[in-house]
Amino acid sequence: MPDFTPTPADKFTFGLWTVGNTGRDPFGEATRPALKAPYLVERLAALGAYGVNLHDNDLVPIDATAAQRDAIVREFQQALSDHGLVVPMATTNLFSDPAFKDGAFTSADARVRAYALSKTMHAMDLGAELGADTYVLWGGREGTEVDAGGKLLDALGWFRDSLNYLAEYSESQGYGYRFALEPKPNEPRADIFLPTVGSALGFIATLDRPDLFGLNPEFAHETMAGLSFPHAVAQAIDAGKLFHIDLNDQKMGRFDQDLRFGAENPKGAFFLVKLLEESGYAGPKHFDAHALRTEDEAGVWAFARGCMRTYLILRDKVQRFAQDPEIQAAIAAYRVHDTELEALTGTFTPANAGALKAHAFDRAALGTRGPGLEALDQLTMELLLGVR
Ligand code: GLT
Ligand code: MN
Ligand code: MN
Repeated sequence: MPDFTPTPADKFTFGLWTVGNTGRDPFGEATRPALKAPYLVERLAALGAYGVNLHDNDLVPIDATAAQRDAIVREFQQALSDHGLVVPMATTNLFSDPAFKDGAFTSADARVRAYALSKTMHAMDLGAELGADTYVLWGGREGTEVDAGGKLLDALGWFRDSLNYLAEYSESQGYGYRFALEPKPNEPRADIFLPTVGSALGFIATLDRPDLFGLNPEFAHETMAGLSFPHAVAQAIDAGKLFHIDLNDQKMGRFDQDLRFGAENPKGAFFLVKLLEESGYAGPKHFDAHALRTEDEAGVWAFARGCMRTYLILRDKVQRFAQDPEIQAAIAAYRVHDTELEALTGTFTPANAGALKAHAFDRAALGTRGPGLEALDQLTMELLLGVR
């Protein structure tokens, strides 16, 4: 039996804001003290993580002087090198400060939009200094509660202009960032722009440099929208746009819970891990989640360890699934091949189309065939429940 202990080769990462979460929520104060970034680095490294991600202000307070910033960054870099962790991804906090209460890149106030761009360029400088090559853009405040301001089309235009600007900045600085848009349907705004993976994919196609933009989908966010996360991730992979991923869990229809990976829906997590592993996704597996508000610091490390262990256990299950003769036979039986028809449907030619239109289909037989999905799914459940 493998012991499911993570190593840096597994490429597990955590945001400073995740293990650093103090348990504050809209109804209650912090339930555990804030932990310093170098200490988080030390503890994550001891657990076998690969890296840490950060918002600018997770590390450097928004009102720090240049000298304070440099001292904080030096201390953090020392911790990274002492403990062998990397910073693969960086992002900007464009949601906490009251200046961003009605949006950042999509604010109706041109001064706020300009400040958002300036703050993001500074944060990109910080990320590049720490070695990040992925830049996440989560538009938490990019949205509305009321549409009386009439800015829907303007907001999309402002958003597009800002992303185009930041891409040019990255290229002109030689940073070479790949930008990953992170969709979310709501919270903290009532309606957030680009609410789903599909919306973000559509928007990317309208940018000046679509090649530089992809997705950072989050398990909880598609789930909040009532959508299937594995389906959304498959669409991102199919488009060549899975630049990064936020793993966690979530009960459907609730507030953004950011639960420990696999805690709520282990079957969905299994199909997600299967998709990531079998599609060859090679980027970091980032746990954007936090310990329950009930927990003390020991609970935080149990949470972090649990996220990684669950991923590794599910990865092992994926291998068992691929090697299980009964499961593989059921899948083979599910997929029906027809050489003659596949030749006609593979490529359009007038002759193929004519032959296809003339073909006599046994519609009744197609409708009566049982695909065996009940049996296949039960085999999957038994594998997940540990009896095969
Ligand atoms: C915030 C949000 C996350 C985003 C982070 C990046 S911050 O916690 O809920 O989903 O990934 O800005
Ligand atoms: Mn979330
Ligand atoms: Mn996230």
